[in-house]
Amino acid sequence: MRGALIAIEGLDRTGKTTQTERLLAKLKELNITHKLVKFPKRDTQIGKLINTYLTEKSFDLNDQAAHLLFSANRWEVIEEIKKDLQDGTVVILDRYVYSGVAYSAAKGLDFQWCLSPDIGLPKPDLTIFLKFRQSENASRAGFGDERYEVAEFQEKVKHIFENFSTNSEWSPLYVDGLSIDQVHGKIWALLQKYLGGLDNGLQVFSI
Ligand code: 2DT
Repeated sequence: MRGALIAIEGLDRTGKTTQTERLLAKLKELNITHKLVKFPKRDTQIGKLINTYLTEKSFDLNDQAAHLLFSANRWEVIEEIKKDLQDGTVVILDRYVYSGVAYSAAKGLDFQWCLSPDIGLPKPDLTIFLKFRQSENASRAGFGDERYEVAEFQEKVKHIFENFSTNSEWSPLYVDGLSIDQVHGKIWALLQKYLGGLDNGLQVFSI
């Protein structure tokens, strides 16, 4: 049996990181072998460049080059992730290919072009997409200083994310008006059937 690959996706300020942390605490409590990989993974060589790009507006990189860096950042750690899955570890991804495509396509890059460098990467068994029912998303005042934390841009990203909603492993979860505990409860319920291990092979992203 291999471990499940679970992605938590969503717009900024939907509580992704809080929920991921809650999830890890619960997995730990139940002694389920797990690992979290947060993308962009900022502590690798490529990740350090990405961090500079995100935090320093003066770091000028064209959109295509930035996109390829985000994808390369996934490729540079994927063998390790695959090995963990084979060993039976449940791997939780905080953002993954879907964020990669949505954030770049929202800048105007072609959707298929954006997906191309990620073709061949393993597809999550389950992707939980945290989102708001209201288009007036997140308290706008809550946005920070990083490159993409602008309400108008987030709206565009949200529309692109919707393109994935027909994927079979995709599970949207509305967070409006729900407490942290309530959202956690819903995520936990979605995860149940994946925690005992899976015997099917991993699918990969394809055209
Ligand atoms: P965090 O706030 O979650 O650290 O993300 N992004 C992320 C992309 O543009 N492409 C990608 O492939 C990924 C994984 C989303 C930092 C920002 O990076 C964006 C927000």
